[in-house]
This record gives sequence, structure tokens and C-alpha cells, in this order.
Amino acid sequence: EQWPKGDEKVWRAGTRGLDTDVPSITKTFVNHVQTSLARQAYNLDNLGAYQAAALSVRDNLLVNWNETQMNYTRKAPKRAYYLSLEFLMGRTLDNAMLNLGLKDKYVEGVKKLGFSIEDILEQERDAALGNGGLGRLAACYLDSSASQELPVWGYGLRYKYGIFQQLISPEGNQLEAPDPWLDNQNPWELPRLDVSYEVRFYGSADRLNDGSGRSNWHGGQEVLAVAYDVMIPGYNTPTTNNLRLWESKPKRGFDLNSFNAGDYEHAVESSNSAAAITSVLYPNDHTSFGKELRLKQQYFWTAASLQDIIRRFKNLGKPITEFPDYAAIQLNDTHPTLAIPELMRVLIDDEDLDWGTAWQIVTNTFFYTNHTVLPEALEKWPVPLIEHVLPRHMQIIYDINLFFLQAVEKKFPDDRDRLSRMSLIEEGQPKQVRMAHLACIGSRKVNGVAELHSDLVQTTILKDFVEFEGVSKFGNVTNGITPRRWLDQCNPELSALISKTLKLDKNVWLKDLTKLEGLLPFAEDKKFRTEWAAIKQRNKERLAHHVQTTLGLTVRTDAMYDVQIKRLHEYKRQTLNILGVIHRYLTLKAMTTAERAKTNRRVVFFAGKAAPAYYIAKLTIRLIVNVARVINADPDTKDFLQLYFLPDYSVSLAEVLIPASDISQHISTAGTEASGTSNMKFCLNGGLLLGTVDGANIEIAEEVGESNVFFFGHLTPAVEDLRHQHLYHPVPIEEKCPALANVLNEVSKGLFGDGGVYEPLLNTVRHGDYYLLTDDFDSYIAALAMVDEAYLDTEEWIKKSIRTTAKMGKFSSDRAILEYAESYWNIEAIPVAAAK
Ligand code: TH1
Repeated sequence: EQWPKGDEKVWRAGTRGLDTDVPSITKTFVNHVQTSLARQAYNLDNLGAYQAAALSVRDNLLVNWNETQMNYTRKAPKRAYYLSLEFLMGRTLDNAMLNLGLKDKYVEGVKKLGFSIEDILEQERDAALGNGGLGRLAACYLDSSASQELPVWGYGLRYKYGIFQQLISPEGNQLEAPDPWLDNQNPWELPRLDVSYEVRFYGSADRLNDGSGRSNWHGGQEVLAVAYDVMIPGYNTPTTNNLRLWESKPKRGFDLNSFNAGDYEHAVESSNSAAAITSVLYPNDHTSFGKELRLKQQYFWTAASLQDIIRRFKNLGKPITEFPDYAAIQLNDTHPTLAIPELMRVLIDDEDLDWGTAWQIVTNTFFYTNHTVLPEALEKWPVPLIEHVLPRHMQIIYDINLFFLQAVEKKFPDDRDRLSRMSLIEEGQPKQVRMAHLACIGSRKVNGVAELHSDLVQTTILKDFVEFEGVSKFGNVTNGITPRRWLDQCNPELSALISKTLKLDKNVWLKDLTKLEGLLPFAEDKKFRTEWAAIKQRNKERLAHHVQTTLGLTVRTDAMYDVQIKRLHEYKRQTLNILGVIHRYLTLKAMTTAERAKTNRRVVFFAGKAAPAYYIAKLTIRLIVNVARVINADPDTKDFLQLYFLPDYSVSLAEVLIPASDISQHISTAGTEASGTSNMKFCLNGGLLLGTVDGANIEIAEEVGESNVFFFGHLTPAVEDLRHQHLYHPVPIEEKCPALANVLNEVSKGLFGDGGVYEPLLNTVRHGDYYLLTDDFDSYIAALAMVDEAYLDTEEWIKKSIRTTAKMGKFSSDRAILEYAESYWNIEAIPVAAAK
């Protein structure tokens, strides 16, 4: 093969390998300061030092990224694509240094230049392009795909504003401020201004009526999708994958027709509306609102991603019918479901395939992961809205539905109820498209995210589909977390102790997390236990220091740390937790000084954001903040019980909170939390779990043993009945649960300020009680007492902590991603030859 351009020797001489020794690192750092940043040693602050360090690390990532992508192109394997509207990446610099194995050298290098790595790392803003668990899962899966050398690309949107910043007003109200995360330049993305696609909206779709089923979709608005690539380094491998994020921009700077007509305002307006598509992440978790702009986001992203995937496939020169042999597309929840009718449109209208051939390709390409069975979270789009924004897709959805219902009718004749239950269209004013049904019938496989949840998917929301298509299409892949970020990075002392104890390089156990089992015998080793406990203590001090410097509050460190951090939602029952805290406060108040002195000191932490329009969730925050104000100031109790609501929860804050926790709470009403993933993070860091028999809690208990988990509350099969009783045979709360009734009364009477404010929240418990607080409160309080008792036996508690960490191997996202790769996508590792 001929060298593509110029003199090969000159090229080779100029090609840089990796800069891995300290002098090269400091050299590239200084180079970037002088050239990329146009600054000097004497005016370089921590932010500048962060940027220089990031650019230097990025140089290394780029070399690996190019190698990896070239290798994929050369070997042309089947690839997988992970379509997610959310990627909750957090910070990148520390993770990149660790994955490259260069952290120690950078620590030394920046020190030589007069900086501390801690100060530098603090400068980075989180990339917070997600709401919670679903977005963070996508980020963990990218880390694991690269670490396992799998040819996987992520596709998402480059929101100008990530999840809002949460501020707490003096009254305790959540306020939202925009998150301008791109303001300081983002060294981790590469704008690919040469990679762009056109995406159409509105207009009209005319059926050709030539028997081909094709339509001509024309007119409307055309916008451009421009690619920004984010490098995803694998751990201890040169493999560096890609996350491609799309930015919208106007196809033309202005509309020429309007311009000619002198309507300057209108011309500018249309350019604004193109940019609006990727301006902001929707901050609603678990609610579907039917907003036009959100629909445009979903189509913009799926259409651009599919064009990109199809173009890459076409470069292979294979017939289009082989598409599913080269591309597997994973749908992260129903948000990318429009990819299904969009691929049909491309195959039929552009590629001229017949319906049957096109549907065959589609249903062999897509895979759908469901993440929730909560009815309010199941996406539905009004038919008139889709007709307006995507007229051709509405035709295709109707056609899919027609063929589908014909097949159902054939298998289950004369079952009208079944047809209307299964239809893609829900009757009503207006009619709505059920996206979960479309995702299900358009996919090769459907999975839930933990055993219990996958069972619920198959027996509730998709029951009819299991009966129609057979159970083998449905499966489970229990979620996982990356142990690189969620142990090695966030808890470096524990990571070092584990390596020392297992006598294994961390490169080994961080890639085979089941190796942690080797810690089990050391639970009996007194010296090891002392070291284990000392690290937990230092992590508490690190958290207390963080709270002191960011909020100016003094948190005691000689107490049990009890943590609940997650999105605020009624089903997650932060309300149960805060009512439990109040119960504890009232109990302490009623004790004598001597009795109090025998109790367990407890510091309770909450953090989490509420959707801006979620009134009850915001009221829960307000209650927590005001309870904290009262009890932290009460001289009778403040030595025994402290409470903090930490504002603006983020991935970075989680990295400080999780390693410091003794006990964490995962207390959703049974059957509502599909999996949960922070439960895994706490346990991996030796924090014990207080929870309901729900989601992945169940599988954690299976692994670590029920004696190391504190379970309480009713089980999933009881929930339906209990709700029925609440509605048809209500028992007054004073009778059913006097302890809880008393707590509610104290709040009403104004113990924590204006009681009337909280009535709407308290009434959700008093009346209806959809999330079963009145049913679970007593067993919750009993479980908290068991936690206290267990904690007083320090040595036994440390043993539980060690045993918990030791048995968390299953929950590595490496295990999860390999299940997807092997059982779903049918892709294999494509290692990069080691760079010289
Ligand atoms: C979450 C689930 O609630 C959680 O249990 C699970 O661990 C996580 O996904 C990862 O699988 C979900 N997040 C969202 C967000 C939106 C819609 C539905 C869900 S389910 C916007």
C-alpha cells in the first residue's frame, strides 16, 4: 500500500507516541500553558493549571483514540451503539489519568510546577448531561465498554445547559439556576465541524401510491446536526472509544426568502429555533410531559445518529440487508424509540426496500432496555403532535400498528380487549402513541435492569407482548457500576488497602471484581479491621471538611453517617426518612440525659434534586431543611442527632459522600425502584444497606448475605392489595400507625415552623398514601433500631462492612456490559495492538 501523502519518513519522525515520563508530562504541560492557553508561569492560576493538565492528558487520549478508531475501521467488526438522551459523566481529568495509569506521574509533575493535584481537580465542572441513575448508568457502560475493548460508541445530545444547579433559599425552597458548564471551554470534546447531517421537521408527507408504500416527505424546517466527539478511555488498555454528541444549528444562518422579503426578525427567529433543540436537558425524571421541543430533541438525535451509523456501514460496501450483522443499536429506555420508524423510513423511502425486508432489518438491529414500570414515566406522544412535527413517521407508525394488530388478531382471534391493550395507539382525546409498545415490537430483545424489575416488566406492562412473542425475547441484565470511578477514584485509600491485602495489582482486581472475595478471610483479622475502619473515619473527615469549606457548617465525625442521596421522588420515600428522623428527635427529647448518653450518635445526610414542577418533592426538601434548622440547634439533642441537606447533588458530591457512609437508605415502595445503582456504590465502599425488598437491593442481599443487609417493609406482591385497602377500607392513621400520626401532628402544629405549609405533603400520607408510608413506618423504625444496635458492636459492624465489599463483584458494570455484548449484541473485543 502506498503512503497516502508526502514522505513517509517525515511523517513517522513527526508522529508522537505517549508522553508517560514525568519530564515529558511537565514539558507538554508548559507547552500548553504557553501556546494553547497563551499564558505564563507568573499568571497561571489553578483554573489555568487544570486546563493545561487536561490538554496534556488529552494529547495522550487522542493518540489512543486514533489508534482505536483506525483499528476498528481496519478490522470492520460488528459494532454496538448506545443511544441515550442522558450521559451523566461527572468530571473527566482524574478518571482519565487513572485509566491511563498516569495519575502518580501527573501528581509529581504538577507538584514540580508548584501546583497540587487536588486543587487542580477541583477546578473541573461536572459534565451533568443527565438526571440520575439512567444517565449515570450510560456513563458507567461507556467506561466498561472501553475497558473491555468492545467496539461500542455512545450517541447523545450536547446540551448547552446540563441539569440545573440547585440552590436552597433561606426558607428551604429549591431554586433552579442554569448550568453553563461549557463557559470555561471543554477540553474533553473535539468539535467535528466536518461531520454534520441534515434533519427535517414538519412539512408534509405524500404517499406515492405506486404500491411501494413509499412517501415523499418534503418542506418544513431543516436543521443541521454537528458532531462533537468525547474520548472514552478504557482502564489499563489503549482502547479509547467515542461518545458522539450532536449540537443543532440552523442549516442556513438565515432564511433567504424571509431575508429577501425584508423580514429580518423572522429570519433570525428561525435560526434561534434550530439552536434551541440542543439548548437544555429536560430535568424531569420519571415523568413524560409531551412537550414539542422534547420530541424534536428525540428525533433530531436519533435521525443524526442513524445517518452516521448507516454511512459508516455503507463504507464497508456490504448490501443493506447485512446491516444487522454490523450494527446493534441499544435503546436506553424509550427516549430513542423514534429510531425505529426512522430506520423504516430510510430503508423504504431512500433505500427502496419493501416493507417486509425493512421490518426484518429493523427488528434485528434494535434492543430495548426498560428502566421503569411507573405509569407516569411511560412515554406517550399525542398523535396530533407527531403528525405535525413528523408526518412521515406517523404514517409509518400507523402502518407498523396495522401489520402488528393483524398478526395479533390471527394468533388471538376475536379478542378486542387484547387488541386495544396492545395497540401502539391509545384511544382518547387526543390519541397517543405508546412508545414502550413500539420499542418492544421493533426490537430483537427487551430487558429490564434487575431480576425483580425484569419479572415485573414481563408480568405487568408487557405481559400481552410476552404472550404474543414468546418469553425468549425478554430478559434481564442487572445493572452495574464501574469500580474504577466508584472505588479506585473516589476511595483511593481503600483501593490501596485492597491491593495490599489481596497482594494483587489493582489492574487485576479492578477488571475482575470478583477477586474482592479474597478479602473475606481478613474480616477475622483484627489489624486489617482497624485499617479498614480508619479509612472509613478519614473519609468521614474528608466529607466533614468538604461541608465545612463549601457550606461553612461543622459536622461531627464521631458518629454514624446515614445517607440518602438520589432524585427526590415520592416513590423513593425521602418523606419516610425525614419522618423517621423526626421520630428519632422526639424520642431523644423524651429521654433523660443519662438515657441519651447511651444512644448511638447519628448524622443524617440528604441530597438530591426535585423536578422543577414537582410540588410535593420540593415540599419534602423544604421540610428536611427546616427540620435540620431546628434539631441542629437544639442543645438537648444536637450531640446525638444532626441533619444536613447538601444542596446541588452531583456525581462529584457523590464521590465524597459515598466513601464516608456507614449506612445508606434505599427505601422505595416495593416494586417501584427498577434497580437503583447507588446502593451498589455504597456497598462497594463498605457502607451497609438499609432498604426495602426492591430492585437490586434483593440481588445485593443475595450476594452479601441477608445478615449484612437491613431489610424492612412490605413485599411487592402485597402492594396492590394494600393500595386497594387504602381506597376502599381506609383505617384512620391514628389507629393504624400512632407513632407516625404523632410525627405528622408535630409537624402540623409547627414544631419546624409554619405547620400549614406542609399540609399538602402530610396529606399525601394521611389520605390515599399511595406509597404505603403508613404500612411500612413501624417496620422502618424497627429496622433503624436494629441498625443502631448493630453499630454499637463496632467489631461486628466492621466485619459486616468488609464482607459486604468482598461480595460486590457481581455489580461491576464490566459484568453487565459483557452480558449485553454476548447475549444481545453479538459483538467481540477488538484489542488495539500495544503501542511501541
Ligand atoms: C432509573 C430507575 O429509576 C433506576 O431504578 C435505575 O437504577 C436507573 O434508571 C438505571 O437503570 C430511571 N431513570 C429514568 C429517567 C427518566 C425516565 C425513566 C427513568 S427510570 C427520564
